[in-house]
Amino acid sequence: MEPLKRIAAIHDLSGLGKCSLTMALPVISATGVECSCIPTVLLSTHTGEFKDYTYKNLSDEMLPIAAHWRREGARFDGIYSGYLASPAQGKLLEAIIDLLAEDDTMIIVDPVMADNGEYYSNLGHDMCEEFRYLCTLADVITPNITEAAFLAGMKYMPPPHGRGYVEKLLDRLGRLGSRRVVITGVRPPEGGVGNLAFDRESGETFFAMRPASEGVFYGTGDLFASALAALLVRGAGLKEALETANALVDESIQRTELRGTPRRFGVNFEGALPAYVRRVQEIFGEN
Ligand code: PXL
Repeated sequence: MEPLKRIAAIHDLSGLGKCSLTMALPVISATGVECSCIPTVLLSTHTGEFKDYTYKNLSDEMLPIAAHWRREGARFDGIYSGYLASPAQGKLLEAIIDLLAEDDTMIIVDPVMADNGEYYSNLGHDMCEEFRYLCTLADVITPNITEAAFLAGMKYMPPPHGRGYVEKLLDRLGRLGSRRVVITGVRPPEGGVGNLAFDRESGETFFAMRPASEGVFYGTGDLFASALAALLVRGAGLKEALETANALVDESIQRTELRGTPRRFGVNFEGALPAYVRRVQEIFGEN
């Protein structure tokens, strides 16, 4: 049997609210990929719709963790980053990539910083500048449409997102350097919401759509990017990874709506995992 693939996941740990590491760990594991964690910040909850959350910056731990892994001879097939506290943590991520990435390590950067046309609390334009640089190191980037606009230096447009606007975003983001650009939360005029992937090498573009629901679902960007990152690292093609990750998000949202879970507590991805694992098994075979 071939060795298990391994991803270093570099995100915050928000204890309640199901996003970032609490999403990356179960989803990457369910994809059959080992997930090693470097927490960037420890919070009691994510920063959306919760007040007075606790917040402990873990910058001092990040490089020592990676350096220890390096001394232990651990190999990484993927490095997948998400929420970072500050541009300074972006610099630490650069150093971690330097330390841990080998020629065949896939670098996936999710430039988590904004949604619905606005930066998350504590983050601003300097974070965007740092993410622009991190995109030059990445093989795959997974911004949502707001982050895509900010990174591209274009105005954020509320939905519907016309074809011309989206194509311009893809083109500008491609120029930042990553081979694959995936934009989430695109709402075309025909209706629905979905994700769009562009492979700069082959020139192919793929869409995966689902019915649109009103409002914000916290953590769905992390859910999608975690599944996509693990599927790609395991060797799935871009199209099947996109569709499989999109189906996981779709089913998780449907379950959240059926249950009436308050939005800030995150989506019910737990019940969607069995069907997801079955799809993963269809792609790669059992094991
Ligand atoms: O899901 C993105 C995310 C990650 N981490 C933290 C957040 C958010 C979005 O609000 O607050 C801490």
